[in-house]
Amino acid sequence: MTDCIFCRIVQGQAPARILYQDEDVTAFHDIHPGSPVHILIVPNRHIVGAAQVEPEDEAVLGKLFTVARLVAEEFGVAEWYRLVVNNGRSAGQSVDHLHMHLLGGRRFHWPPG
Ligand code: DGP
Repeated sequence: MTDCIFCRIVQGQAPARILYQDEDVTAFHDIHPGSPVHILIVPNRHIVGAAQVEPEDEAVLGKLFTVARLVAEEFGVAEWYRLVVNNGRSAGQSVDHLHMHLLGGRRFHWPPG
């Protein structure tokens, strides 16, 4: 989708600090980091959010976790980190392209706010 900022990042049409990219998944630094390590991992295909996933997305969505693991290791936060997927405005989703937040480098509390 041309009006989706994450689609534009995936396609190299908008700037981002990309850390990983393959045919299915792209990982890049969050523009407003909420922790010392804050990386977004997205499917290259436009999926609006968790509420719109389909069975055919399962392999790509599983890959988000594999890439998260690799990136966590690369940034030295593999001992503990938090993975977050916000779905819907009231849950904090502001970009309508499914994305996994990888947060690390500080301690986290539970439940989240
Ligand atoms: P969420 O609130 O869960 O939808 O997370 C969206 C995240 O995306 C938020 O932490 C800020 C980040 N973000 C929004 N626009 C951009 C952008 O243009 N570039 C990058 N790198 N991150 C963005």
